[in-house]
Amino acid sequence: MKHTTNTLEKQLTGICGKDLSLCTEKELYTGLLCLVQKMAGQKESQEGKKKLYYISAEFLIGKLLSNNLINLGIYEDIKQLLEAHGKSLSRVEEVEPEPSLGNGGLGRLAACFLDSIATLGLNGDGIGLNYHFGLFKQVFKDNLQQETPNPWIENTSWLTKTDVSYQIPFKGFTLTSRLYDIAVTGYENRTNKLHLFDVESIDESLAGEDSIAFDKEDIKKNLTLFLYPDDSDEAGRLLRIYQQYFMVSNGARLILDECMAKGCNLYDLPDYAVIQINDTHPTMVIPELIRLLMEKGMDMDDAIQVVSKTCAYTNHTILAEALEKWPVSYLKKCVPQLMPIIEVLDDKVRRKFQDESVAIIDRNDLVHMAHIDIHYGFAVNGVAALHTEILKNNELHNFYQIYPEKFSNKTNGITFRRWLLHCNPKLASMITELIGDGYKKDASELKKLWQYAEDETVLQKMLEIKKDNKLALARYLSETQNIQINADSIFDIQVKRLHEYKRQQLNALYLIHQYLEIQKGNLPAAPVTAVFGAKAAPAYTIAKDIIHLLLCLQKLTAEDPKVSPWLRVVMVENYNVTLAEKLIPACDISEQISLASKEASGTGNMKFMLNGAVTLGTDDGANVEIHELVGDENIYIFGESSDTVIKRYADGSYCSRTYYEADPDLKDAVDFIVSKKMLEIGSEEHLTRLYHELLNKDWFMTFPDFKDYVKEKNHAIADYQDRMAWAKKMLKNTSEAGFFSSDRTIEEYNRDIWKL
Ligand code: 26W
Repeated sequence: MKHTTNTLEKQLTGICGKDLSLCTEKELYTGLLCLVQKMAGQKESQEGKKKLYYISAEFLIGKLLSNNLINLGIYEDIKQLLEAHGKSLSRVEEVEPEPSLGNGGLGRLAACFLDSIATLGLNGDGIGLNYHFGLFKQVFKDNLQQETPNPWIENTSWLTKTDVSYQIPFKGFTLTSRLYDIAVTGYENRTNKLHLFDVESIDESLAGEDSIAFDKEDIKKNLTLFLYPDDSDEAGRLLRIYQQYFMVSNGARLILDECMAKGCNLYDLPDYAVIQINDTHPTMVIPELIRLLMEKGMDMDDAIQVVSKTCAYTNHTILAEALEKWPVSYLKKCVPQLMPIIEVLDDKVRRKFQDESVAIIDRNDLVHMAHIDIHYGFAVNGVAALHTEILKNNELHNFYQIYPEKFSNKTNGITFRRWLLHCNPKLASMITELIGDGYKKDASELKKLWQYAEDETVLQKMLEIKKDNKLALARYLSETQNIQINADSIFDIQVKRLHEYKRQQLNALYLIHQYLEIQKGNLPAAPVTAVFGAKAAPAYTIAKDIIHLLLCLQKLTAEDPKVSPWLRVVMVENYNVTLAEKLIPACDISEQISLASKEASGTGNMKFMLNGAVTLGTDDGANVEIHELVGDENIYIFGESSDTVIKRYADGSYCSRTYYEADPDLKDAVDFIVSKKMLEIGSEEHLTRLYHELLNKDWFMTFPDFKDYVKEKNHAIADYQDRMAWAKKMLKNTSEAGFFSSDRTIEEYNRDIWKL
């Protein structure tokens, strides 16, 4: 150990150019970044004939320094080294900017997958875009969300400029691309790459200081400025097509170049490359690859065959509005070269099946991107058992009948390096003391923890660690967001994108109900702090109204002397990976309350479970599998089943007002949204719009589950009082979480789809 620390000290001092005790945090961060890049570079590998290309519009990688130090096996050494010079690694971590190259689950999943691919020593790289501002930074003003740019690229960053560059043709102009790479370190294993393409002519000055508005038509200068620019107008949607084509055309060229460099004759492409298409955003890679192969002289039918054996598709949602359908007119306007190919692909399908429901170009001249993937890819997978069943039986039923052999399930996972070792070092070292560190490479070993189910010392220790993490979170929120919370209260946490189907509004209705009960003198079994974190899409009006409601409830509960000792609502600003790493280890109750059938999987649910939180959720997505693993005793499940929900949508019988009129508690909670008290705090426009939406529509059916949710949540809060019994539930959750390691997920992808 001493020897490595000495070498590291020499190297780091050399890079920084002065004694470490004289360096600022920023200088240490930059120095460590350079050191990590050098060490990671030494572990790059060319091993493996066949390579996986994980192509995705999002890679929500989070900060990289600590994660890389862990994966390179030098985290502890560096920590001690800095301490010996009077410096703190956690202070250094704080100066690293967080890239926000993703919206939520899908992007974070891609990042976890890259970690596992490298950790398992597999030959696989990511391909995406180098957004300069990524997703917006969220700021609260007047209890409303405002969006500002989040610049993250500094002079010294994780990006390495390469000499790879292509000419990408669009209608009427051509863009020059530039490839930047980020090293992806495996845990005690090889280094892979995340390839991010950028445009050479990008102009950051197109974006203002504090607004994300910009000229959406100046494609040459704006293409990689933002992730998913507001697509509520046509210019935004066209920009999205430009981004998607730019990503896949660059990706396809890189793939072909790499394969040819290895001696591939292109007819054998499937022996050299497998392309995993992460949702439909990269779907144009299929026609683009066909086009490029034809440019190289391959005949069209052969090109279609070759590409169909190379591409595989993952579906992440059944929400109709998220299944991309591009108007033919848009594609003709941006990338006309693809249309003749897409027309042939459609024509072949129409001839073969004579079934409008599986066509690629529909009667309204919309191109169904998912249909391209399913017909012209060799594998289709859902992301949790229930989700895959719903795809097979409902959403994609007609496709399943044609191609049953293409369909499979790959339940999502999370990397335990970031979501346990890094974010909860105390729990990780307790686990190591109890069962050794085999679980770090084989997560199924976590099951061994269950032998301590009756061991009071172990259970007590779990509670102590949880308390420490709650105190650390309270300190962090106080220092960074001026939010004060009581670490002796129950931390009940719902963090995820703001979407009606995830039903933050159901949680809010519960909190209003509790507020009214406390006012009446009916005190809860224990004080509760309800924590939210969520960004809403800039053009999603109702989602922004829900944020407004939550921020009003935050003020209401904080300022009411009768209520605040028992109930506090807190909404953290700018929820991101870094905040998740602090919130998740501190959580008691994990809110996973989506409308059954709508959450494809969820991955936050897995992170909470691993860190000893108990789930309060519907039988939806991967909650179903969590429920099976931990059993009824160790989870709180409520609400209607996915079957009931699917039937109710099919017969169109839902009427929210009926529930409102039948349940006085629900009625009181809903009415409170537009009460005098609330209107004193909040905006009438936002609150009344939300009120009417719930009363007249409630498209995601919060009202039918209200009663059951209140009951089950109060049940959990009451159970929390028996600390030993609760600690046992925590232990069960951690000990069963091994299944949700993304190492397991990646092994399944490789076994069934990639075959590397
Ligand atoms: C219109 C384009 C579009 C559509 C949907 C952009 C982005 C989205 C979502 C934000 C995609 C997403 O994040 N889906 C989530 O994927 C996770 C990983 O599989 C799942 O765990 C979540 O259930 C699913 O919502």
